[in-house]
Amino acid sequence: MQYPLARSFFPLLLGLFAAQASAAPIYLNVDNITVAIGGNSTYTTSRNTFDNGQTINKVIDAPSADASEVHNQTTHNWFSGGSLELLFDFQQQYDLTTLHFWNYNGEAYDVDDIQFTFFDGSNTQVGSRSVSPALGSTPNIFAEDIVLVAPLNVRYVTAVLTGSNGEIDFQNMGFTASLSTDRCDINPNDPVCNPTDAPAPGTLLLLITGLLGAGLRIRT
Ligand SMILES: [Ca+2]
Ligand SMILES: [Ca+2]
Ligand SMILES: [Ca+2]
Repeated sequence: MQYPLARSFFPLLLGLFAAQASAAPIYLNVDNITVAIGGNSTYTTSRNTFDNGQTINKVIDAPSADASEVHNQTTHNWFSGGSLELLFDFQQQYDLTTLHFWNYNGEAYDVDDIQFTFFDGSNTQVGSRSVSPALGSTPNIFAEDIVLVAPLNVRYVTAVLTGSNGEIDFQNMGFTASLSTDRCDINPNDPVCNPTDAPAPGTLLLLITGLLGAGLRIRT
């Protein structure tokens, strides 16, 4: 009887250790999130469709937060005459730590303001943030890294981009985040994890004993 129990219990332990090992910052881009243009956009001209079908995915195609792009008609995102609303779907809930923004390098066309609103998986607003990004570098445009103060459990993000003279031009936007489910693996002392409310070792032992007992009953 003990052998089948061990066989069922050890994979559970191994799974817990694997979850601990995989808790790490993740770069969110076209590989794991989606972006679309929102209906509240007010721009009058989209210049984003050069080269037969270059799409809004150009916003999230940077392979890493450290990557650079040279500004040209196939790499940039250019909208004129009003605001651009971007709707991000992260597919699952993340705790955001850093925004990465690759702005255009000239004041006449760069993005001057971004209004972010953050929502959790049930579309409940969990935060908002206004960002005034710096001018990009040239000729290789690298990301400006902007620390985001702990919007937790974020799945959906609305970003409204504006330029002071009606022009919006930038290369990429990306986020560094960790899965919300990994929060307490990364930082067990985070108050969100309520360490003072954690079950005492004795309680844990009782819980495990109870689980083992349930397993015994199922198998007999
Ligand atoms: Ca791009
Ligand atoms: Ca400007
Ligand atoms: Ca500016």
